[in-house]
Amino acid sequence: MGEVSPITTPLTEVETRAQLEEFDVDSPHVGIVMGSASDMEAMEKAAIELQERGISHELRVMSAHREPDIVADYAKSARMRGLRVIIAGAGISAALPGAIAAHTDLPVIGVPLSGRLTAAGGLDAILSIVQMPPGVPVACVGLDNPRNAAILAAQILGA
Ligand code: RP5
Repeated sequence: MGEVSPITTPLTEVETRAQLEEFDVDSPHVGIVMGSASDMEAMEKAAIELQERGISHELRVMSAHREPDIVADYAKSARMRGLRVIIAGAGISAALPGAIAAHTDLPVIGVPLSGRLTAAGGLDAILSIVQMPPGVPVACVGLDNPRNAAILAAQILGA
């Protein structure tokens, strides 16, 4: 009699995720995103902090209002790409952190940014990030303080 092939049941999404997390790949663990290239000078400070801590990361520019589909795709694929925390910086209405949190269960840390168009010295961005409706949390660090976001990300990672 020939060999009987084992009956395999399909993995659940949770089991698939757990197996993928066991792979020690060089994919970035922290995604640093921002709403505009004009945010880069500030947000690079998060990258510097992560670099000094030896935490792999990537920097991306994507706008919640100009490129909503790109933002959604990024957030939806983040966990499968190996990301574990997302840092999102934005100014003015600062929708980006919340838009990302709407599409992923990864922790999202918002960085409110002041800038040339800000109202009330950055309070617009602070409130936009802090005041997420119940059920879709976004952490919020201080105004123009991406370094704190990186430190918090490191703490979340236990790194
Ligand atoms: C936000 O609007 C960005 O995060 C940036 O802080 C602000 C201004 O953007 P730009 O006009 O410089 O593209 O979406």
